[in-house]
Parts: sequence; C-alpha cells; structure tokens
Amino acid sequence: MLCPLALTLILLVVSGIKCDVQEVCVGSPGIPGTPGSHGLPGRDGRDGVKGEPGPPGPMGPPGGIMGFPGCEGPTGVPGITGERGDKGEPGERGPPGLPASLDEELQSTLQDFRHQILQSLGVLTLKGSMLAVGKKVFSTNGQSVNFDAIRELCARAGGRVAVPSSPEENAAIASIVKEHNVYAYLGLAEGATPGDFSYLDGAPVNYTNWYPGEPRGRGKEKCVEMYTDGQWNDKNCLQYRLAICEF
Ligand code: MAN
Ligand code: CA
Repeated sequence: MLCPLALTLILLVVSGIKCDVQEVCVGSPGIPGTPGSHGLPGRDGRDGVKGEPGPPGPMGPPGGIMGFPGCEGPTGVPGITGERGDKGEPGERGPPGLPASLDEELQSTLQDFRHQILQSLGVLTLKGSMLAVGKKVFSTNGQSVNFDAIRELCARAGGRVAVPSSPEENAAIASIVKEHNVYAYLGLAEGATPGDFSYLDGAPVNYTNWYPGEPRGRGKEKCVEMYTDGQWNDKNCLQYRLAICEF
C-alpha cells in the first residue's frame, strides 16, 4: 500500500504542476482524503456440498387413471331382521265356485265327515271299545245274544253286524273275539241254496275264512260264527254269541 505522501507526489508529477518539492513537502500533512469507494464484488465461491434430502412435498392434484377393481371381500355378517311389513290388501275375488251339490271333492269330504260322525255315534251308543281298520270301525258292547238281537242292536247304533272283507279285518274281529273269549256271529247268512252264503244286504261274499270242512250244515246252519282263532263255521242262529258291529 502506498503512503499518502507518495500519493501526493505522484499526483503532482502527473498533473504537470511545477513546484519546489522542498516547500511543498515541508508543510504539515493535509487532512486525509475521503475513503475510496467500495471495490467490485469478488468472484463467486465454489459450489457447496450437496445438502440432505428435503421433507416429502404435499400430495399432488388427482389425475392418475383408475386402477382395476380389487377382489371380492368375504361375506359380511347378516344384518338384523327388519320389522314386519304391513298387511297387504285383500286379493281380487275369485271366480264363483261350483254349486256345493256339483262339487265332487266337497261332497266326498262331507261324506267322510258323515261317516266318521256316524262311526263315533255308533261306538258311543254301544258304550264299547272300538277298533279302527282301514275305513271300518269295529265295536262291541260285550253282550252275548242271538243273531237277530245282534242284528237289531247294530242297526239301532247305526251300523251292521261285523263281517270281514279282508284278512286284516278278519284279524281285527278275531282279536275282539279272543279278548272276550266268546265266539261271535258274523254278518253273513245262507240263502235258499245250501252252502250259498251272502252278506246281509244280499251282496255276494268276496272273502271267506272257513274252518277246514265248513260249511257243512247243508242248509240247516244259516248263520256264521267266528272261532277264537278267526276261522268260520256255519251255525244255527239261536246261540248266544258276542255282538260285534261295524260302522
Ligand atoms: C258242531 C257244530 C257245527 C260244526 C261241527 C264241527 O256240530 O258247531 O256247526 O260244523 O260241530 O264238528
Ligand atoms: Ca257247521
């Protein structure tokens, strides 16, 4: 750095002013000049080291294309049952039905009812036990009387003298005979021709269970009795036999 004195000397030489160096330099120093203006900014320094990664930025605006739908999830638990809805309006009236007399199904139902009521009344009239087999009901009052008395008794109760028309019915009547240990008359009668038996209403017989060798009354035994083993014998009609009716 140059001193102020030297500067002054240089200035004087440059400006061409002639002066006596001895006179000028002897005086007291002048007041310092005003500081020079700031120098120009220095050159940029070298780049610093790379900094740490910054925090993630805020989420960007939507705009990507939609992905494929995911798989179906497991079935959820059933919800609670909803409240019962209001009762619906009645439906339209149906077309008129058949007159009762032409309605076969109704008539058949009524006949079944009638039959069952009569069966019940018959059993009640006899105040006896009853045994139902298929569509028939057998019942006895436990009395032993002759054939005509049994016939009347059953008719009064609304039934007929019991007669089996199948092995099942035969077994049912036989069980009653066995229980009372008294033979029973059946609802059969011999016609004018010896050995020709028919039902009491005249219809031909469709099932028999004769004891071997029977009937052998040759027209003199017009009724039929059932033994305790269920087999049949033609017999005169005046014995005391168990009254069994059917309804
Ligand atoms: C008696 C009667 C008859 C029957 C014979 C069998 O005579 O019961 O009806 O046929 O016994 O031996
Ligand atoms: Ca006989």
